[in-house]
Amino acid sequence: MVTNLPPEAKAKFAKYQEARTPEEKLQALQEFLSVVPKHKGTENLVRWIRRRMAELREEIEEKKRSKQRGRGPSFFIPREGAAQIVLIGYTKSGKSTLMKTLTNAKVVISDIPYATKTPVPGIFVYNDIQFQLIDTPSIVPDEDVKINRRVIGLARNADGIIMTIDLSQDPVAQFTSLRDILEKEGIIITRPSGRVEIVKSSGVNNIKFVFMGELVNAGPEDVKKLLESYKIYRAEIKIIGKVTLEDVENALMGINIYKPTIVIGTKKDLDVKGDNCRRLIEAVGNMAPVMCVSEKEYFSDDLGRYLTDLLELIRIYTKPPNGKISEKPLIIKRGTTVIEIAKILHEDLYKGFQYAKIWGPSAKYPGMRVGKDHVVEDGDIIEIHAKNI
Ligand SMILES: Nc1nc2c(ncn2[C@@H]2O[C@H](COP(=O)(O)OP(=O)(O)OP(=O)(O)O)[C@@H](O)[C@H]2O)c(=O)[nH]1
Ligand SMILES: [Mg+2]
Repeated sequence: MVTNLPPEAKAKFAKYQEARTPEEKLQALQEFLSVVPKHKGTENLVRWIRRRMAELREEIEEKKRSKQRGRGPSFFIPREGAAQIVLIGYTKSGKSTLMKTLTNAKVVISDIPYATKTPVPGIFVYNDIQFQLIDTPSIVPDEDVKINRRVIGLARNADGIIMTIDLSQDPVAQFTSLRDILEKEGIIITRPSGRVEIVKSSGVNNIKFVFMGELVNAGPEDVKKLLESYKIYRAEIKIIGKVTLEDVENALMGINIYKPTIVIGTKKDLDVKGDNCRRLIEAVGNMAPVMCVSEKEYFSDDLGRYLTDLLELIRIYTKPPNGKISEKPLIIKRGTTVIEIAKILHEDLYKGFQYAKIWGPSAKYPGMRVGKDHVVEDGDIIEIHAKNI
């Protein structure tokens, strides 16, 4: 989609990526936009740039306002627990009711539309896993209003989405229009067959690959060349599933990002014959898992299981050398490497990392010695050896 940008545009994009403050980012995007050729192939990119610029302008405004009020922007919710999931839906689709039932959050529930005015986080616990759910103001249909952009901004920064659909209204119209709104903003709710994660690193120039799939139309050298054309010389690239060079470029630019999504039909008690639930399931098809619930019956175990599977969360257990295995698991994303675990556990383990020993599914034999790029699996026990510890 974004292939063949002229070198000048790539250089400007690199400048945008280096920019630190919203003001610098906005300026850099403006310059990037002015050199992006405008044709069919860049339509999505141009739309994405304009959106991002609007978001940045609002961020700058918000910063000014919060300085006057003396507190931080109210639309940023720091991540807690294993994953952050944003609720998205039209008004009175039962988002706040769902929050109240599943979490400890103090939310406003009302028959008056648009009762929720600001995002409210709460923790939903399933099998020792803490999911941070965020209640949000409702999406306003058919309008390009600020609140929609801000809620979608929340979703962009989250790990996943719960889409609420009111089963007492036309479920298909709600689902299709919400999916379209997200798609226009570059958020895809269906898992692509392959995807790429790019983490920029510091230190020596080095592009490192972690393969959990394959590159289909290119080799690692082509990827390196592509990254270098965007002035990226230090990064770790995870290839998951079947991935094309174009996928790498999209991931690099942060366009069309996949957000694992669960669709929840609410107010099942008002859908007496279950027709609307069936219509919703049919309309969603293989795009995402669907559940139909009511405030009396939330099937929270099913929801927990769906979230765990969809977000590809796994458990691992840690142990110090010659010590005991931790009782509680550490919940991480599938594909996490040993050095990433060291970083989560302790700065010293990360900085002084030497090697790790693994027992469990990812070890060829018990106590196998591995390096920092080893990818762990569900149920592994890991013992990290670091200097000076
Ligand atoms: N019958 C029935 N009513 C429900 C159910 N869930 C929520 N409601 C009602 O639907 C109305 C709206 O619910 P909320 O949870 O406030 O909806 P929301 O999506 O948060 O909506 P806003 O934040 O106001 O935009 C309230 O009057 C709820 O009591 C349900 O399962 N069954
Ligand atoms: Mg609400």
